[in-house]
Amino acid sequence: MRIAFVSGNREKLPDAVIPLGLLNVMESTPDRHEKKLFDLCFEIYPFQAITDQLGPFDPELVAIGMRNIQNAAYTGLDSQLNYYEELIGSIRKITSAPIVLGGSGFSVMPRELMDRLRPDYGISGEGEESFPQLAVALEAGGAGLESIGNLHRLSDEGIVSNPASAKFFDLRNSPNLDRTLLDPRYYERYGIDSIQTKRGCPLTCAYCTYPIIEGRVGRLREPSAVVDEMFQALDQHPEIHHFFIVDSVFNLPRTHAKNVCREMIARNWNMPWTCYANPLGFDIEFAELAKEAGCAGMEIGSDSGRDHILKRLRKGFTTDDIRNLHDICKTTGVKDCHTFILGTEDETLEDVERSIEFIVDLDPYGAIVMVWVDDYEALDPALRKQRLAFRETIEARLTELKDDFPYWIIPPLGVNFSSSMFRRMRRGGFHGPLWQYFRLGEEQGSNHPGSPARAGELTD
Ligand code: B12
Ligand code: SF4
Repeated sequence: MRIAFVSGNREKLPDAVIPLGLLNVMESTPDRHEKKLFDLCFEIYPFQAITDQLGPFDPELVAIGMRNIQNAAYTGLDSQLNYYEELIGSIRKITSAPIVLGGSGFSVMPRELMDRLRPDYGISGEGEESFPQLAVALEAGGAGLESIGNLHRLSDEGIVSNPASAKFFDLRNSPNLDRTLLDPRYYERYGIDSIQTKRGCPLTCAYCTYPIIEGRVGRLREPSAVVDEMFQALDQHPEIHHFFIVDSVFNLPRTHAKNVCREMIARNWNMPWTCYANPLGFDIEFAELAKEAGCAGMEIGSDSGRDHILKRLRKGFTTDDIRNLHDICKTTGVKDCHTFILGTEDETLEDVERSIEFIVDLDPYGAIVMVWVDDYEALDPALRKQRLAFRETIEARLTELKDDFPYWIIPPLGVNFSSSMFRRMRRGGFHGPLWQYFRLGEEQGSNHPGSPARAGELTD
C-alpha cells in the first residue's frame, strides 16, 4: 500500500516539536508498504501544500497525526478543530483514499472528534501495533477490523469503537527512528529534540489525559537504547542543542530514571536536557545524578498551593512535598520550573489568592501560571459561558501581579509567552525551555543575555 503519513501540527510555542509519535507509527509500519512523511509544520499555506504534495504520491491510505487539540495558551480548541476539518476537506478533494486520524490530540476525545471531523477511521492511544493492523485489514477488504484495539470507525449505526487491546506495546520493540526523514528546520530553527525513555504513569491525577494516551502500565526502555538513540540523533542532526525527555514523569520509577542518568554519565553525555519531574519519589540522589548527566532543568506539575485542592486533583502529593522538591533542587543546583493551574473546578477566588501566595513564598526558579480551561468548553457553549467570567477575574488578578514577577510565564496573558519573543530568543541562541534564562541576570549580573532586562530586549 502507498501510505501518506501527514503531521498536521503547526504549533511553534514553546518550540516546534518533531512529530515523534507519528514517526514511531511510520517506522513500525512494515517496509513492504510505500511510506512517505508529509509535515505541515513549516508550510505557509498548509492546505495548498498538502494538495500539491499528496497528489503526485497518490496515496492509498492517509494517516494524519493530530498531536494537539489545544494551543499553547490552552485557548485554541475551536481553531484547531476548524483547521483539521479543513485539512481533511483538502485531502478529500484530491484523493478518495481512506483517512485515519490518530495522535495524542485525537486520543483525548476520539468519539467526539470522529463525529466532528468525520475521518474514515481513528485510532486512539498507541499506534505502533494497531495502525499496521489497520493497513492489513484494509488490504484484505476490511476483514479483521473489529479486532483492532482502539479503532474507531463510522458506520450506518454511528461511531463504532473497539475496546483497547489487552496488551500495551512493549517498548523494547520500539523501531530505530530515522530522524533524517524529519524536516531539518525543527533542528535548524529550534535546536531541540525529543526522546522517550518509558511510557505509562501510575498516578491518577483527576484531570489527566496521559493515561488515555499511553496507559498507566509502566513500560521501560533499556537505558542503553535510550542513550544510543540520543547519540544517533546527534549524528543525524548536529544542530541539536537540547533534548526534552517526553516521559509523562521522568523520575517515576526512580530507579529507571537514575539508571538512564548513570548511562549518560558513563558515556560522557554532555548536552543539556529537560524533563518532567514529580515531587513523589524525588530524592537527592536523583537530582545529583541528573545534574551530573547534564540536566538543565525540570518541569513540575505542582498545580496548586492548596492542600485540599491537590487532594481533590488526586495529585498524591502535598505542598510540603513541593517544598521538599524545591529545596533539593536548590541544594543540588537543578533548576525547577513549576506549573500552577489556577481556577480548577470548584476552586474559589480565595483558593486562587492562597495559591498565588504559595508561589511567591516558594519562589521556584521558574513558574508557569495557567488558568484552567476545560477541553470540553469548545464543544459545550453553556460550560464555556459559565467558566469564562471566573477565568477573566483570575486573569485580571494576574495582570496586577505580572510586573512584580517579571520572570513568571503567564501564557493566557502572553507574558513571557509570545511567538515574537520566542522567535527572537531562539535567534539569539537560546535553546530548550526558555524559563531557564529568565533569571540568569540575578545570578550573573543584569547584563547577562538571559537577564529579564536583556531577554526583554529580545521581545517586542
Ligand atoms: C512532552 C510533551 C510536551 C513537551 C514537548 C517537548 C518536545 N521537545 O517534544 C512540551 C512541554 C514542549 C509540550 C508542549 C505542548 N504540549 Co505537550 N505533551 C507532552 C507529552 C507529555 C508527551 C508527548 C510525546 O512526545 N509523547 C511521545 C510520543 C511517542 O507519543 P505520541 O505523540 O502520543 O504518539 C503516540 C500516539 O499518540 C499514537 N500516534 C501519534 N500520531 C499518530 C498518528 C496516527 C495516524 C496514529 C494511528 C497514531 C498516532 O502513536 C504514537 C506512538 O505510540 C504529552 C502527554 C502525553 N503523555 O502524551 C503532552 C501533550 C501532547 N501536550 C499537549 C499540549 C496541549 C501541548 C501544548 C499545545 C500546550 C503546552 N503544554 O504548552 C504545547 C504544544 C507544543 C507543540 N509545538 O506542539 C496535549 C495535547 C492534547 C490537547 N489537549 O491538546 C498533551 C496530550 C497533554 C495534555 N494536556 O493532555 N508538550
Ligand atoms: S503525574 Fe502527571 S502524568 Fe501522571 S497522572 Fe498526574 S498529571 Fe498525569
